Amino acid sequence: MAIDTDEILANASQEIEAAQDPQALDEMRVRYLGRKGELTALLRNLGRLPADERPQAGARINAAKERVQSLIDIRRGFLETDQLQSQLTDEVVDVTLPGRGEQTGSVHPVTQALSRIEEIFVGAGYDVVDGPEIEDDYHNFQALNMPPHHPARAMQDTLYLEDGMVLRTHTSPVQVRVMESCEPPIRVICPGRVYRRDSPDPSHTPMFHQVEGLVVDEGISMADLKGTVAEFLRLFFEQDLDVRFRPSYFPFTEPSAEVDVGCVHCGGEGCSTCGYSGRLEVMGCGMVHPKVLEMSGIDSERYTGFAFGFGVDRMTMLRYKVDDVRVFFENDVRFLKQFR
Ligand code: 2U9
Repeated sequence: MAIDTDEILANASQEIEAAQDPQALDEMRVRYLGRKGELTALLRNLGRLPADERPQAGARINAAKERVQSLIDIRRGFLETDQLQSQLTDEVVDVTLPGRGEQTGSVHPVTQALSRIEEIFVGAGYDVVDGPEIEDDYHNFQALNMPPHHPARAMQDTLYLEDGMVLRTHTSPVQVRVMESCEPPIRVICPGRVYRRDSPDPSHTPMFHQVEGLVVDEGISMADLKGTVAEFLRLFFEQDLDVRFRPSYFPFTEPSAEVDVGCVHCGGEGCSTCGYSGRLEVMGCGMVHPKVLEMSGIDSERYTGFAFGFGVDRMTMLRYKVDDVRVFFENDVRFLKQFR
């Protein structure tokens, strides 16, 4: 049997030269040098040669194997250099390019509105107070004249926790805590998150923001309430609004009122914001029920008080002409950027 390594070497050298990536070179190595490779097969067949020819043939086959290995190594080195070179060209950094600049964030519109509200009330001598978002039944309901089974509880779609605590349905419990721990005169606003079991729609989200206010002192009257609320609304909307008080009912205030203003968009002409009524309901208010004062340890013979409450998200929608409250919770920067 003739041992012809020349032809194998010629083919191998041609194929290795044509290899374009390291995987192709691996295949070459398997094809020529692997366990079932062409040169390995020749070695395995050495035994069939006459004994005196074997040493020389063996040496030729081994030399051919070394040659193939070195051709593969050289080609691999070349391909790696080539790849590095194109990487260097592709990923070149142009150090003369101008920088990208910093993306500046902005204050969320609801936070901006809340800051305005706080500024207005702090300017009028109010303290800003917060309290727990997880409340006990007493502070969220009972102390506000809503004993167990009171029908007004059903209106609030409360989210109850397993231990009987509730996610507060309003910030009123904060005012209850203020009355429990402070002597009048009391002048506070209580902003914060509140929770109700509502399905999201253009005007509802299960969490929203409220501001409630409470003033308790000797001689506080409905006139103080009306003046305070009307002045606040004019300052907040920066408009000379037509403010009206419409009788209403809340368990914690007596008398109670809903506050309507002439539509801040159309001025009363009628538009989609006011449902073509020309008026907007913006908040509720009333004189604190004497029972509520007494329950928190305040002498209702000596002191009277007023309270009010509104949704900050709704106020923000009205101020910035936003028609769907849910966009405040999506935090799409394209929306938020408009309020810089
Ligand atoms: C105490 C006593 C009285 C707070 C009040 C309202 C009227 C009211 C709603 C408006 C829209 C809440 O966001 S809303 O759903 N609020 O109408 N809130 S009087 O009265 C209090 C609070 C605390 C101790």
